[in-house]
Amino acid sequence: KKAASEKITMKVLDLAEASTEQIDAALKRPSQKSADAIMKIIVPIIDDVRKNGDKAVLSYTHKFEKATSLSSPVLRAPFPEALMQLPEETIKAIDVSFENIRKFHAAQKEEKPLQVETMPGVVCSRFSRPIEAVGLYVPGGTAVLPSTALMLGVPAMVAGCQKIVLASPPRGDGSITPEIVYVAHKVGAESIVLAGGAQAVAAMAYGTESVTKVDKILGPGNQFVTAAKMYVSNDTNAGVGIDMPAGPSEVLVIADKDANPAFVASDLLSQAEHGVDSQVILIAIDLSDAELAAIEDELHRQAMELPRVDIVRGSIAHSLTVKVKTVDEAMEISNKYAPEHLILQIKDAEKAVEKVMNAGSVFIGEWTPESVGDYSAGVNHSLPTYGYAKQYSGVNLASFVKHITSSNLTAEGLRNVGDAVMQLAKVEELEAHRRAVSIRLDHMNRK
Ligand code: HSO
Ligand code: ZN
Repeated sequence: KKAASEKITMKVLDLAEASTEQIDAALKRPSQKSADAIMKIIVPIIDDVRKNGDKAVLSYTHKFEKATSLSSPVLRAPFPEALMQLPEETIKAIDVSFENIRKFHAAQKEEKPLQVETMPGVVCSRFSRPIEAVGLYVPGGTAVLPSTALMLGVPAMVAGCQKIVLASPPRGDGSITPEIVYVAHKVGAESIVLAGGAQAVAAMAYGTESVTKVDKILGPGNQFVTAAKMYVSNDTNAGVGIDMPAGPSEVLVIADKDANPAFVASDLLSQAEHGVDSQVILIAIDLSDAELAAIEDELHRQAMELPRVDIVRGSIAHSLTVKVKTVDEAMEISNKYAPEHLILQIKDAEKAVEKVMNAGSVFIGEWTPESVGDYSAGVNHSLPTYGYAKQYSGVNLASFVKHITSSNLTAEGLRNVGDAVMQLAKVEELEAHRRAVSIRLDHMNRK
């Protein structure tokens, strides 16, 4: 444990001096608990919930959340007004954020089905339909996260999902955070599952007497929640999909001489306060020692004022500054790291965006702190971490729909494409496939 007086600083590497291996090693994500150890814990819980339903869910909630007074794991809509009593400022903040998130996700709706005539008479289309029932996991833990309820619930509502189920661990007295109830009400959720962890995931994946079975489970969570999501999505008996794997939060800030040291430090800290396993990276472009020291001093000064300074100490301990000379060098490192959040505090930040290849969400210029995206700008904050930004998108409208394709051929279309189909069927020695075409062509020719 670090002494409370010790200066909070990030380790510094210089691209000009360090080897690629050194940089790569320093940029490695903090390692996670072994998957085996986690599976050993969650599989019995999942089995228990699948077999014993509500009774099992409740017993875990009594045990893990200490909410021993709770007698039902589900709260159904309409939610009582009394459970969503909030200060006016909070209601206003949720309403403003809700509206911005709604606008941005509504704009992602496809106006009309995509339609292409690939050959004369051969029309291919693609259209989307909402996923019927979705389960949205809102973590409890060290902070209350109604914003996560917004980020999952609003797109589900915009997509037109018929059943929106929210799950969140209750507080020790068995109650649920009023902010979450208010958001559930606004997005038209049908129920709130008062449970967390693997037991909540299992309840939504298989359904219980009172928990609605869902088709897809989304939302961040700790390693147990993530492992449980992976486990149920691999179980064909559950028939449930999941969003991306979620890990600890991260941010990578690219700053140059133009950047305000206080702004840079505040952005690093706003991610660092999430958890001791959060990782924050600063890429400093062509900064003098004095300029870098200004950021470091700010970081320490601001950190010491934070209520969560102890968490910050933990996350800063495995965070890193890399000194580089150019924007291209900075971008190369960033693209390799594939950060969940990328903040560009550099001259012509907007122009640099075209160089971004891997990132969950980008925050452009000095007036765009990451926290605006966490809460209210309109973009989603449920984003790929742990390098998964290389192949996954964050939660968006498409996360709540399926794309269905259709083909529609005229007789002329079948004449045009028939030979190709028959030949490939022959190659694959699938005679019935070939005949499904030839029987029709013969029919046309006989007329
Ligand atoms: N930055 C987090 C989201 C969040 N921040 C919720 C505050 N509340 C995602 O990495
Ligand atoms: Zn955040």
